[in-house]
Amino acid sequence: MRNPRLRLVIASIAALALVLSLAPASDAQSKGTVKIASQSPLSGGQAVLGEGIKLGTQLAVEKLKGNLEKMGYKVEFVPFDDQAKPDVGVANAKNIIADKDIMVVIGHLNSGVAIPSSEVYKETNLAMISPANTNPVVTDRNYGNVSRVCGRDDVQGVVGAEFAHGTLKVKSVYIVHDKTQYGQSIAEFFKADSEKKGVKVLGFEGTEEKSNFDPLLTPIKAKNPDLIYFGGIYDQGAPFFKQAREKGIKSKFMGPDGMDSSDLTKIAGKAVVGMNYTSAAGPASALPKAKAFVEDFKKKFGKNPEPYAAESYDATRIAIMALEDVAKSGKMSRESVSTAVRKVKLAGITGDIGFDSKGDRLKAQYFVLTVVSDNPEKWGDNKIVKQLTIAPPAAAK
Ligand code: ABU
Repeated sequence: MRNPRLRLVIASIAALALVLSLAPASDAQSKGTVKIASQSPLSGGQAVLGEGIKLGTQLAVEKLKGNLEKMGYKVEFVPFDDQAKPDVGVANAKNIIADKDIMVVIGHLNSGVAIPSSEVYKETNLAMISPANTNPVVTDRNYGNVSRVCGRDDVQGVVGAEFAHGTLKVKSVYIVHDKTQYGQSIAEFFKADSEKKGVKVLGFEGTEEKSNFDPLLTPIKAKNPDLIYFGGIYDQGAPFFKQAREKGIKSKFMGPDGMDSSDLTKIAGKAVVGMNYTSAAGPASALPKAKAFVEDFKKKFGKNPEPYAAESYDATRIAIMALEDVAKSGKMSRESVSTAVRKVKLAGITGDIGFDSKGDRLKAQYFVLTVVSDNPEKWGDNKIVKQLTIAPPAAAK
């Protein structure tokens, strides 16, 4: 070809054709963005556990999003801070359902936040998979979009009472709770089963006090119970137990999974060494299948996974498996993701997970542990004194 201008035009057309032949291919494969949200307290006194939920979710998204990306989806993780407050959780939930790309929520820490927030998720059938909410109401409402990978307080309360009566051999207990949907309810389950077993309940009291427990502790000291049980979360339980010891109270201490945080010893120190607590989260370091998770978590975030971080990882794996199923079979929608979640069977790092018709884990893990050290770094070394795998109560099905 002699005409250089013509040659240039032809070369330009060829280059453009090459670009176009590549560009439409990637555009054609792009199926849009899928977002996985988390909601948990990232600020305030319960942020240590809430951060663990966020990071467990983040780790799973980063490690496991590959298949969805190959299918043409951009996958994003969007964490929300519910501040452990129901009104904040609900306000976030409204923003979450307004973002059409959010296809699943991993959350919350607090049942009292999860319950009203999931009323909002339900409006658009948005799947919520809870790693940590143990109050029975979470699944007893029979919402098709709400599932959980942890156990229930109507079981956890009984596990605690059995341990207090059968192993600790206590004859009397004073029960304090935080007046929340979680704390009061677990305290009631513990109380009912303790009474059934003949343990004398010397007091049952709710308090929202966070710092000065002296007025509450004075009558408790006078009654000298064998055991004091605190139904609530560590940010309130830790100063309560610390002040009880400082006041010279000799009773044994016990609480539910709300005590299961390294911040319990960070705040209460030696006062809580030797105390027992029940948990629906195993210490990740003691779970045989969670070894790699613990190593990856430490490497990436430079700290130990808190309780419920491993459960968040498993909850997110379930979310991603459900998203992959929906992506394979057709149109991505919130309703189809919620339905797919219920069908997932996962050999998880926290054990085998499948769901019953209400969204409860078919068999959940329950632990009784003893605090072994006042060093928060050693929270994962707390001694497991009992480990049980229990199905949801028959009456609850
Ligand atoms: N179960 C852990 C934290 C408390 C709650 O469920 O509200």
